[in-house]
Amino acid sequence: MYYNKQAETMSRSELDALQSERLVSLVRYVYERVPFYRAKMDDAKVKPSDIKSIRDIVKLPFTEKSDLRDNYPFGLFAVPDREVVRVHASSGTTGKLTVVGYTRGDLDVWSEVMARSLTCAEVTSESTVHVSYGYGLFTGGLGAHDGASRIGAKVIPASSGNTARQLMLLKDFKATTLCCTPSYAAYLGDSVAKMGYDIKDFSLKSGVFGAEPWTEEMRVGIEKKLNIKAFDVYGLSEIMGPGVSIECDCRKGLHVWEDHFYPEVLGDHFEQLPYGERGELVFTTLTKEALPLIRYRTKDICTLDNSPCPCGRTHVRMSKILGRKDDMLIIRGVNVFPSQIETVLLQMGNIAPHYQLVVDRENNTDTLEILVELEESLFSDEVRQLEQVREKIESNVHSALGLSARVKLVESGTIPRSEGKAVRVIDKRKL
Ligand code: DLL
Repeated sequence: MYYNKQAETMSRSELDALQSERLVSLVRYVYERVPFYRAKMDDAKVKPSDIKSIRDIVKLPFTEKSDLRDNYPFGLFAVPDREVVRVHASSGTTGKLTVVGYTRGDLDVWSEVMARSLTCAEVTSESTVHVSYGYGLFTGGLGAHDGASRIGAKVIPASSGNTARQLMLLKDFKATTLCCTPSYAAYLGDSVAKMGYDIKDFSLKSGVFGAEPWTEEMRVGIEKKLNIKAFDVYGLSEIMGPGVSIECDCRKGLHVWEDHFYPEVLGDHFEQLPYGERGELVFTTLTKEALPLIRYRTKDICTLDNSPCPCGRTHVRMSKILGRKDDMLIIRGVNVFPSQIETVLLQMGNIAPHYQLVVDRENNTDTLEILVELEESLFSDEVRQLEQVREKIESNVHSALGLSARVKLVESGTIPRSEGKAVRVIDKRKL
């Protein structure tokens, strides 16, 4: 099922022509309206007339999060204030927020791409969509809400917080789709039995989870505990919010809605990498009015795949996010992505998806301690058995990462739960 069959299944040559036409107007638009881009293009000695097709995108300069911060709050907006009808924000690298704005037209595109996304995750006008992403400056809540409304589903705007109430609403209002972060979905899954419910009494069929990295192993756990099919949804405030890309039923990568967001994956020297190679994901917004961004560096690492998808959608697929250029930890010279450790932990099968990495420095040497929650059943086992589990994790982490780490087993429920994005890493070295 498609939300917009014509857009989602157009041929590569049609997409190419549309992207080219849209890039040409975008470049003219920002050159005329945004002093920042005019100056950047002048510096790079590129004129709007040099951009004739989507392939000329390589001539254009990049945009970074710091550019939004330097023009805080509205300095990069391309429309007069009165045309901005919504503002959202995400955390910045310093104390200032990264602020983004939308015109009516932008909100219309956002709800369209989110409607396409939710349709991939089996939402129809008959569905009840329970949104536990936070409502507010974070784009998750309102983004999912507007997409579900656009389809004509019944929306439960639960927002985040109060797990007991979330479970009560999920069950009593017969939600068919749950939207929240994957770590919160895992927590809800754990809480079902603890709070005296049986998942068989719920009506859930699918889940739309994103806003933070998660692994296949975590998906398996969430699907089992909530008795649903789980879909990975990706997005970022700067480009739109949730709904930049999503998995279809085949779940072999996330279709990027390329008629609106043009993706590139770049190597260490900012060269465009071929499909399949891992690098930094960069987006150009092809239709945004309030805050159009050219070659925005997401710092997210992934690969792109343009092989045909059995679902019939022609839009290129990105892999799950494999890490971030800037959350990569370097521990004793070894590059470590938290998701790698998560994979090791969850592959063990008896470990809850709640863990925390504590990085520190002792005697000028980096240390990594992994706090790991065990499933309740295991924690009551003999000390000798627990010690074996601990050693096994240390040795698995060592063989996967080539890095020795101290593992500390903690009781179920000890690691602080987050209703939004989980805090996976505590890097004491920076303090
Ligand atoms: O997290 C938008 C969103 C809301 C996406 C709800 C999906 C669902 P920001 O707060 O601006 O926006 O954070 C964007 O979060 O650059 C990624 O590093 C990370 N991220 C978002 N979705 C995923 C995902 C929202 N599915 C940043 N997998 C991005 C991994 C994700 N990382």
